[in-house]
Amino acid sequence: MSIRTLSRSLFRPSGGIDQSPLVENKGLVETLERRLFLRQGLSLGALTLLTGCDISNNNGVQAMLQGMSHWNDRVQAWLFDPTKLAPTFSEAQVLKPPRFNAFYDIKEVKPIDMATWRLEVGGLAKDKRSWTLERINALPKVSQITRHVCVEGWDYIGKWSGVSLRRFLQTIEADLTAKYVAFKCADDYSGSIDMATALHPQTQLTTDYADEPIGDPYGFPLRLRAATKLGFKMPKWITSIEITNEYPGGYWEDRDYNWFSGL
Ligand SMILES: Nc1nc2c(c(=O)[nH]1)N[C@H]1C(S)=C(S)[C@@H](COP(=O)(O)O)O[C@H]1N2
Ligand SMILES: [Mo]
Repeated sequence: MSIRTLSRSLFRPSGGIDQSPLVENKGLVETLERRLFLRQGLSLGALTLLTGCDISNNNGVQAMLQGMSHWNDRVQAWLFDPTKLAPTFSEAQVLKPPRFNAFYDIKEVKPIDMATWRLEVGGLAKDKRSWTLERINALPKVSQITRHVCVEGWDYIGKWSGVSLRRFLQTIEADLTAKYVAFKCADDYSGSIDMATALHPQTQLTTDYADEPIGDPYGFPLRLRAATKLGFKMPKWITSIEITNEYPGGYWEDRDYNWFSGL
């Protein structure tokens, strides 16, 4: 939904209730509208009816929307089928080079210094030794040709190769019953995914794009690829991976994007 349609629907007259708190919580509102398959935008009147709460001030609206978003995380986690594969495509459909996105412009990308880069391991894993790219590349390689979907409303088909995240977690003897796998990045980005998605067959620690080492703008030397998630759930330029039961959030997740964000 475009911002214009959204703000129009938010301001739709609805029993004379001031809709401005919804505009201040635009990220949450958009997620809820998409997830609830709402054809018309959410209005405070509709939310009041849905929840039975009096939400006439911004704090009340925010708490209620966040509650709905977290409830929505639980529903998505419950609906997630760990064996269902995302659609795959042919080599001829692969976009070269891929499309760049980050919370800043491609000109601001700072390539990683491979003399010092290591992948650090933290949290609930027995083997916490850090990894060089050489050691990662020595693990068995898997490939996928799948669709990358950004929450901004664009997508492309790409070919990503690397080590299966499940395989990597087994190698470091991670606690596979933990709730979250969290990532830190060389830029100010971070992210986290649920363990079920981390163990999904199409979730990988990616080193290559279109059979070449992945380019600097797209996460060299290591990025996450999860074919069942929106693009923002896949950190690039990863520097650390942590297995944890404490909710880690992430760059966009802390800015009100829905945490689970499955496709
Ligand atoms: N470190 C880092 N990872 C990131 C981002 C970012 O800004 N920094 N942006 C995310 C978003 S919103 C998208 S859509 C994808 C884009 O990946 P691509 O440039 O390979 O298409 O990277 C994700 N991972
Ligand atoms: Mo994105």
